[in-house]
Amino acid sequence: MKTKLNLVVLFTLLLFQISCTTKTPTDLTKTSFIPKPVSVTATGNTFEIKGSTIIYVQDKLKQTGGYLAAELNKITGLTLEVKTTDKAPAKGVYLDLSEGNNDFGDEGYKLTIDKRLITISANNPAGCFNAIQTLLQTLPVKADAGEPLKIATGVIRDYPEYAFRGAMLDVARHFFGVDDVKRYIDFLATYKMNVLHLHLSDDQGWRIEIKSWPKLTEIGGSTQVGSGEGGFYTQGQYSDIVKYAQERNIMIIPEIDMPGHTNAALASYAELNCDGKASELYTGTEVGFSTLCTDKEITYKFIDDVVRELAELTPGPYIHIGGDESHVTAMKDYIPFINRVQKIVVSHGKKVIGWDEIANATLVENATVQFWANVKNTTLGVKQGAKVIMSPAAKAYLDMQYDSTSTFGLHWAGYIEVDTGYSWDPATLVPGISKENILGIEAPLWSETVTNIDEIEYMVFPRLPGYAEIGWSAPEARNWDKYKLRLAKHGKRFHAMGIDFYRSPLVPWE
Ligand code: TNX
Repeated sequence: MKTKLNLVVLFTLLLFQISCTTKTPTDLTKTSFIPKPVSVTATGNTFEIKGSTIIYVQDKLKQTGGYLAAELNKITGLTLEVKTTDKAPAKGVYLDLSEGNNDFGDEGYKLTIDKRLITISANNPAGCFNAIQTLLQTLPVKADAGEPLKIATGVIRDYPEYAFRGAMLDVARHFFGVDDVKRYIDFLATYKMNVLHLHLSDDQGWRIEIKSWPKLTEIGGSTQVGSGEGGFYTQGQYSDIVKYAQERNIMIIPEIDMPGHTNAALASYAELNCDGKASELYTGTEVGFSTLCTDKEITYKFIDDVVRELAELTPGPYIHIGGDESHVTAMKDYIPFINRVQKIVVSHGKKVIGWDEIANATLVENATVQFWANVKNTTLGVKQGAKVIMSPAAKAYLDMQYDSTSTFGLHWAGYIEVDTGYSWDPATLVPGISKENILGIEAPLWSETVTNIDEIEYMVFPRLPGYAEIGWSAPEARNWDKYKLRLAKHGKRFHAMGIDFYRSPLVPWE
């Protein structure tokens, strides 16, 4: 009888131990990180986050430490303390700016997880921020109350393949408010993307307040595709977006598309039209029918004012001038127009970015060409010494449908299933354009068919993490069959983040 009881006790204890050990992560290399880090080694132990865990930071990293505390608090429901220090503590979490580590560059980091201490070291706050995103992926998005938060120990060394890793949001075809843009920014930050390109004007709407030309938003901001009332950002709201992005290592690139895609401006001010008559507001989805009047002086006064106000509000180095699909602007007018507008941008202390068509003009120094469709244009840009942002429509357009059953989106460049979006290399896609010509990658979301944040989420997830990995991880480290298993594990993260994502049949979701 006694031995039987003993056996039962032993068996129960054994079961208990098995279930405990399966819950305690000990192998850091088993974590499904996206983007894939350069190297991960495991040391077989665990670190536990408790209410008493203190985040120590150097003075310059107070804001980054505050971000980490806020994110951990969201997961745990705890209120972790952040303390300033200049030497490594014995336990807790320590953020350290160890300047001069060449391997890590501007954005790389080393993340060391020991039994009692987590150390993040990087050359810049941006590197620490990226390390934090890696660390957060070792944890659930939301923990049950009282659940101990354990992290497998080990060392991660990591740095990006490309300096420019971005996404675009078209807020012109349909308008999205400040909170939606902030949520989009959070998505990018989670996957270590560092650029948000805002397409601020198009035929259907003008979305940024310009104090010297107020009718742009009063009239031009009042519509969108379909029957909705549009909207715009006041300069204060735009600055709020810029600051929110900055705190997440994300640069905002504002785009004013010209000379085409300008009907909203042409409807707001009669004098911008060649015939002096204001055009009608437009709520359809055609492209290529509008143009600023390239030989009127007032056009350049207008552009100078817009670029000046936008440059003052934008701390990042770039202004995007669009330049795409100007089908009703003759090439003989388009070229001098782009030449002159580039000089305006430079005169306000900014660098030029434009869609690949701008390479038909004479590019200024430090101009960047955004490849979306035309290899010939892009090659012309490279020949002029321009750098390239890779946004090939057939691979990287977030508004392309997944397949023929997708409810939203377009398919003029093809269907982009999750594997198609992931399996390409920016440095070998276009013959003659190689890594040294490429600044990085950007995935644009055009919004003719996308009307609210749920629809944004459906188009963006699960493709966005793939673009983030293309930008961050070296091509030899990327492999669809392995990636899809890591992506599958992120399904429950998307779910916990309240993201309404496309459950691609190609991914073995858990
Ligand atoms: C092409 S890509 C455009 C946009 C459209 C998009 C729709 C580019 C520079 N121009 O105006 O919204 O296709 O996919």
